[in-house]
Amino acid sequence: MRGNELRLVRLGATALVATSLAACGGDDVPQLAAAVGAVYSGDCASLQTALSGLANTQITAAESVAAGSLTVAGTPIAEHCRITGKMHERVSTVDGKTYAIGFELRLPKNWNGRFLHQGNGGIDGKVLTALGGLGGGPLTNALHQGFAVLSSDAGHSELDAGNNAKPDFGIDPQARLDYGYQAVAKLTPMAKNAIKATYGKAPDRSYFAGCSNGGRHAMVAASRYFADYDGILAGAPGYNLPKAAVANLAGARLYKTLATVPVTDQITLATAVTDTERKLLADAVVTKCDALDGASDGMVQDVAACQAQFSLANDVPTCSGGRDGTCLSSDQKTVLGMVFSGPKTSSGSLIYASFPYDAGFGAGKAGVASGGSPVGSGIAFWEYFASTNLDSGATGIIFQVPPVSPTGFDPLNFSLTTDLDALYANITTTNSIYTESAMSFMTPPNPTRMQGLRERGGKILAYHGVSDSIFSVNDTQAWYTGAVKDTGNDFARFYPVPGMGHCSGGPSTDQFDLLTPLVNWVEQGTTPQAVVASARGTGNAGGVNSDLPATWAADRTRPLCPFPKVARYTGSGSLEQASSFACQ
Ligand SMILES: [Ca+2]
Repeated sequence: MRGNELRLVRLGATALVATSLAACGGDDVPQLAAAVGAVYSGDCASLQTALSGLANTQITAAESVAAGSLTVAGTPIAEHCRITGKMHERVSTVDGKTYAIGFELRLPKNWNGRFLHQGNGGIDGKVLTALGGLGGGPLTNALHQGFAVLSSDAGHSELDAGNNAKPDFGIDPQARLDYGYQAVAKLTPMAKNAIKATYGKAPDRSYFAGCSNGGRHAMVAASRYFADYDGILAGAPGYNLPKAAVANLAGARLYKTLATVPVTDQITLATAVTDTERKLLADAVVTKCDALDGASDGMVQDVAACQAQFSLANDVPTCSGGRDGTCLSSDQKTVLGMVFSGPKTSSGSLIYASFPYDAGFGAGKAGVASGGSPVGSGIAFWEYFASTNLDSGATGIIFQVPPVSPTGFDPLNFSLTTDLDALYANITTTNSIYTESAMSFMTPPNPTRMQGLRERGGKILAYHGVSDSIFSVNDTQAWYTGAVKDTGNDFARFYPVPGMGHCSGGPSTDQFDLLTPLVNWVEQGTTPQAVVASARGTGNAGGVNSDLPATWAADRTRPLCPFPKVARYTGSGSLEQASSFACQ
């Protein structure tokens, strides 16, 4: 096993030469064989004993999950075995706390021969159910499709009173590294060996899928662990996550200058640009750009043309008197212009990325409660709550060298007062305790150079909501264009999702299955083309998306197009049907 890995790594290194040929269509990459399913015949409980020999692993339970105990979109998920456990349990010499990599592995009775490693969101810290969910309000998931699915906490599990992961693990250097990339390296062989022990063979094909931080994990796996994974599905991949977090703090600082009351929380900060004013801007973008794709349907498919056409200065009324929801003040326009073009350091360096003007900036509401806390939803959550409550702990405790103490940590105060230039610098620094910088442990090394994945026949699909306000579709687009140039045009595809926010929601068709086209590409050589996505209106089995305009049919469909193609109206047929549009 180890020998094979080393050989593949060496192939990856020599692939640089082949790439320039590939870009000209000069060579072929191998076609990987299709997975073949299997059935486990033993009883689930006996697996706990059977798996007891896994290295560095403690299996804590093995329980049979009857068909229908879990469902997706109302459909029963078939019988499977749920294995729970932990790896590499240890006591930190830095903070004295006990750490382990917690996980669950769900093994279908009728297995499709494939393994899917599910990357989770946020700062990890919880073993979310290993479903392998796909897109917003999914109608199916990997477990339902017969994959063996792994989920983990990425090496830390301390939760706050609200059951949210705490950033305090950032004090422990190894926990940082596990969160960034090393937990995946430890979990992968364990999962494959567990699968082998269960079904009598290791997975024929292996996949990595996730959105947000999970998309980051997927991108890191494509870069670091290409020998272990054949297909990568990277949703809203925060592959520059520490930069995005610092930029979001900078955004909060900008919004604070607009707040109409003293900023004491996310709700007072949201007076900067109210829900009504966000909607005003989004509607102005639609007014200007909707028809550029040939259909006046409330969707801005031609994102690039829209950026050239839309002018914040000219296309939104400027208030002549006070703010009343029908205009933006000139100060608001200045700040929003800076937010969309991307916050900068005091010396003018772009901290992270720019964001396109799109139809979804009005989605969500400030201050609406989730889990009892008035955190807001949609864009308001990311702009006002995440920037003052989540990105603060991430940048201050997990990404910074040295970290600040979690004891008495005040997220709001940290967000609004910390020296941003210093914070930005500190995501690339190290010291004798924290020997890897955040930008090293959180991001894929040389993200556009994925020769290792390509050379062995692996594929990567990325998707990203155009109205995502925490990770930018522009950053993912930059990765894609760079990867085509540096690695080749035959192993990666990128699907922007107009109107969609962060991983789901927004005025968009956010219900889609990109895993199936990925599998067909990896295992059949079928290059992905248009993928039909659905809106989630009233009655949708996967859950209703409350951001949809009332004028849309509840079951509106659209093709998602591989970049740089754009879904354009063919000139005939219903505006509610994907078949009336073509990727051009
Ligand atoms: Ca349109």
